[in-house]
Amino acid sequence: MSDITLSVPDISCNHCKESIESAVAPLDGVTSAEVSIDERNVAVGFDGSDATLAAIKDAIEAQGYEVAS
Ligand SMILES: [Cu+2]
Repeated sequence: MSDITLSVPDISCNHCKESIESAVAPLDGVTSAEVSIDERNVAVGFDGSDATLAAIKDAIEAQGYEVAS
């Protein structure tokens, strides 16, 4: 298991939090997803594979947000 925090500068409100969390949490290999609105990031627990990480970033970007890191 790995944890990663992705910076997503466009996060601004509860709507952003809900859309990102509900897009990321159901992905295969993801165990947890939590958006911090104040810190504008997404903390994700996942299986550590590059494919899962790529899918996480894709899912966030598909919601219309840029992943900065
Ligand atoms: Cu928002």
